[in-house]
Amino acid sequence: MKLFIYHTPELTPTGETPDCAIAVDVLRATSTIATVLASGGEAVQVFSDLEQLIAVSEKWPPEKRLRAGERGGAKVADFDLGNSPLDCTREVVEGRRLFISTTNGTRALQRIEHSPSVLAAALINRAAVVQYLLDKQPETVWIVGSGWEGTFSLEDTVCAGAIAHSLAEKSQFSQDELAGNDEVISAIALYSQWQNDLLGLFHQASHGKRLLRLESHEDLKYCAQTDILDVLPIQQELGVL
Ligand code: 3SL
Repeated sequence: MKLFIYHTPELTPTGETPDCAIAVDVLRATSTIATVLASGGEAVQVFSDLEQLIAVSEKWPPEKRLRAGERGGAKVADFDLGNSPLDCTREVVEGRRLFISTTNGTRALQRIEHSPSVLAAALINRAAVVQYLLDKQPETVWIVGSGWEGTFSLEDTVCAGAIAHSLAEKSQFSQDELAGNDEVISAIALYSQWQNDLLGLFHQASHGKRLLRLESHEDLKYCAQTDILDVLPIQQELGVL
């Protein structure tokens, strides 16, 4: 198995697809997607465009759908939900399909949607993603951070490092054998340094600071937990996990 980490969707190679591609948006899209599915959501369908989201979800019975939208960290007006995983309780999401559009996370998922196997990972479901890789043994794996509008993000990189670190611990591969690019080694180093204070790292991250300004401290605390949800968000059909 060879693992490649790309810090933003824009940095992924064009004209190539790996055997397995994993989108990461710890703050907060992939944390929200994992939470919805763990709380009994029927599925999550992702969109980059809000108007398209409204048009597609319109065909769904109102009691079976939820519209979630985030722009600049804030909830889109007239949508049911923003992008806080803490709003996705069983009472709210069970049996319903979440139609979601966020600034960066849904873009990362769309960038990799044509790979044979597409996953959404966050720290909260890291173990389930690692177990999938151990079971399936794909030859090439991309982990794609969502970043923020085309730039690097600490929280996605540390999550990519957490996945790589655990994979190296649990598989027959050393870190060196797993690493397809230098980003893997540096992400593991970041995770090794911060694994006992992930919330502290989020407080230093630019998007963490942005969310703190929006009073989302509880979201940061929730998303900084590791391996709390045994759920594997995996693409079932184009754009639907
Ligand atoms: O950019 C995204 O996709 C979002 O996850 C950003 S936010 O955490 O909802 O502000």
